[in-house]
Amino acid sequence: MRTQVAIIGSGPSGLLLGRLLTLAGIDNVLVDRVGRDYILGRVRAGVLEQGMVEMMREAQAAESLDAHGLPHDGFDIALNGALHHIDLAGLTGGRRVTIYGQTEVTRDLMDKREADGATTIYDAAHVSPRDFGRAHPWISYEKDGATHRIDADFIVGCDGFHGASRKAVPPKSLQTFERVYPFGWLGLLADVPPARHELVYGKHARGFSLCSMRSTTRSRYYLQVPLTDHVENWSDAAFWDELRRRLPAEVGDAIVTGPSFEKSIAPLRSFVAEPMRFGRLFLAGDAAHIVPPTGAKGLNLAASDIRYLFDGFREHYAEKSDASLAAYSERALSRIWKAERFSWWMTTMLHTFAEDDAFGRRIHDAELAYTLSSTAARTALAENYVGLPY
Ligand code: FAS
Ligand code: PHB
Repeated sequence: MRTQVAIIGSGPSGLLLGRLLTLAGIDNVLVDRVGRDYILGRVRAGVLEQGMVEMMREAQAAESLDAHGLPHDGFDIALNGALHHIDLAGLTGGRRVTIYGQTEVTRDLMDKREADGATTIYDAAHVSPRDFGRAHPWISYEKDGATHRIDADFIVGCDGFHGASRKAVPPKSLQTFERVYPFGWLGLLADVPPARHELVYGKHARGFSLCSMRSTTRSRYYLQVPLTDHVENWSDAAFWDELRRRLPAEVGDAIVTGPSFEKSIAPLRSFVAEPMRFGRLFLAGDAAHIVPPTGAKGLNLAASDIRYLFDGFREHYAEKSDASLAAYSERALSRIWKAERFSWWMTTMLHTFAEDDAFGRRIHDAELAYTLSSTAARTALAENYVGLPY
């Protein structure tokens, strides 16, 4: 098989890039190691920056997002039993975020890809990018007992943190930066109305909590838990009780409980791989970087990577220029590191760190106290949360 751009990974990065390429008349093939239903069964992000919303509109895949997405002009930070509102729109000249689940984004893009008739190969084993340092890269994979080959002009690794693309790069050609946090997020999804109309990020001596949602009838909640914890330790009742303990009464009393239909623990890490291009192999999304979800940046960083990369491919094929492809890595990393900083800052400010000494705890508390007391600091928080310019 031969194509112009071979994409590894059918998450939001790969699907968004594939759709934009197809609309631009650039042939592409998408390969994933699992199937559609498995991918749609993963519960992840919920907050879209305006840039991601606009990318979905450019991809002509935003009908459901525009109809069902929930625009949010602010959120609350709960501290010492009180709520402190962060007025995103007021602090950023009207900019906002939209609540719309990554699962729905992924489904919308999968449906468009199927309607396009674009080639997607699911359940492909041992996917491997080859000869990407030369003029004619290709991908090998196994399926139905046979080994297959896809020849391409370019390969894009959109295969997430545990994917094969970054691992195919010679270690001497890659520099990685990492911070692993000593806790995870226990997430719960239930078909109950949200406790409040906006998100609540809770700081508490017992640990961080987050009240989020997917719609006005579906809620998403998180609790900070130690890395040694297991989801089997948490009955729904135990989750609801602990959530209430960590929130102000006005929020806890408004929580509507109900049976969870998804409950899982996600580890938290900050990670960046540099550079993001190796000859004719490009990395995008979680394949190149990971942020702790406290700043709601993971999915949104994937969107800006795809913005830069799609612009580069469009310029290569339509204008016979490679300037944007050459600038991809540096341009993407500039925005990535600002989001890494913000996500690290939100995480250290809002979580409890068991290994903190007394000084460290006071510094983290003072960081939050100053932020809530200062219009300048709230503005800085707000402009990062709604998303820095592309
Ligand atoms: P993805 O990981 O979504 O997709 C990668 C795809 O590549 C997958 O379909 C996988 O099957 C495939 N793949 C992997 N290895 C392969 C191989 N060897 N061969 C072929 N295919 C391969 N972000 C937020 O903003 N808020 C959150 O609350 C949040 N929660 C998260 C919870 C978890 C458990 C995880 C892992 C991430 C979370 N994120 C969150 C971040 C998440 O939303 C990512 O930023 C987003 O999925 C990035 O999309 P992709 O880059 O497409 O990677
Ligand atoms: C979510 O709804 O999954 C969500 C919202 C905000 C975050 C992280 C996750 O910062």
